[in-house]
Amino acid sequence: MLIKKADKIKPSEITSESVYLNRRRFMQGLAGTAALIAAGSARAIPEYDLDSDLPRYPGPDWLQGLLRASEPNAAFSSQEDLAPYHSVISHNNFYEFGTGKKDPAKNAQNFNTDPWKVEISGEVDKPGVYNLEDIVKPHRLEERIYRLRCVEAWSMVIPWIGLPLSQLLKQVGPNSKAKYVEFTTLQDPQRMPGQRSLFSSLDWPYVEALRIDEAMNPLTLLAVGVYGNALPPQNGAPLRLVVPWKYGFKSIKSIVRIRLLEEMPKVTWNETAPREYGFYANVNPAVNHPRWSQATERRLPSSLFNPNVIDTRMFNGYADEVAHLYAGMDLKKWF
Ligand SMILES: Nc1nc2c(c(=O)[nH]1)N[C@H]1C(S)=C(S)[C@@H](COP(=O)(O)O)O[C@H]1N2
Ligand SMILES: [Mo]
Repeated sequence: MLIKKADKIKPSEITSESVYLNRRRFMQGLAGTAALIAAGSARAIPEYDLDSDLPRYPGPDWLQGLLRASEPNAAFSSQEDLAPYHSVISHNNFYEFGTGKKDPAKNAQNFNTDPWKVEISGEVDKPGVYNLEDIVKPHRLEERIYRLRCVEAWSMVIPWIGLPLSQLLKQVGPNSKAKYVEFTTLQDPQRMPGQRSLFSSLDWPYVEALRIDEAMNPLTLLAVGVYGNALPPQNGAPLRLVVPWKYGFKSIKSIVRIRLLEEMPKVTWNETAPREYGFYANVNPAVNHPRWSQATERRLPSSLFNPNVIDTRMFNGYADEVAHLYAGMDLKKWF
């Protein structure tokens, strides 16, 4: 269990300096929160020591103040070593910008995501086409450090900034028929070269979905930032989902539509290869991918000489928070 209060960290876990630094960062974060209340304004999230030669992504003006006012949510954060900033922004899966890990960082740099609109429709009281700022501004942003486990058996620990999806859903009011939440990525071949590729294996636009109780779970995050700044385009700017107990492909990027539905929708990877990628896609070391084991993962940074292979945990280590959602389900069948 790595979601825990700072005072529950076992001394044996406080070994490396970065763990210590992370912990101290939380303490500073808490002090910052107090100062914020006292002074009325302060940066609660300390600046990260980002590799100085790499680009930052400040985001649009309206977002910058919200990012600065965001606060670390220690109770929902892992204490593990963070993936280096360069890994987070240069090792990506975003097939709209190419299938190579380095393609999105190269091909998405001129992807303009401001202004941005999100259509919210279906079984909902307040449907509409919203300006991104109108759905983000009413909420307090939080920083949460989550493990991201890709189905390809690598993982990273990433400090996201965002709002719980449940808060946005409450704002628009799902009705009693809403059983699923579907998310759609932008489709714009002019701006997304991967959608122009003749060899592309996916049907566009990229679609993902959650059951409504999964969407309402407090862990489910809509991210607008990472590492203290706005989301880089390669990480799914300006709005992406983060579902930390599921394989990374559920964490859909650059969302333009959210639909509340009565029936389970078709989703991209499941439609593409139903034997390999289930609708649920819960991280599960006991259910292998047909072509490889899911029992272990390469935790980035990883190299030939230091592969850093660790055991994969049920629900990516979030079982206490989410196992109840699947009580009575055969997870070998509903993979
Ligand atoms: N629209 C879209 N969303 C996507 C993907 C994609 O190709 N297109 N790749 C997914 C996969 S497989 C993973 S592992 C994560 C990677 O997120 P990151 O690049 O921010 O680490 O994004 C997910 N979201
Ligand atoms: Mo992935």
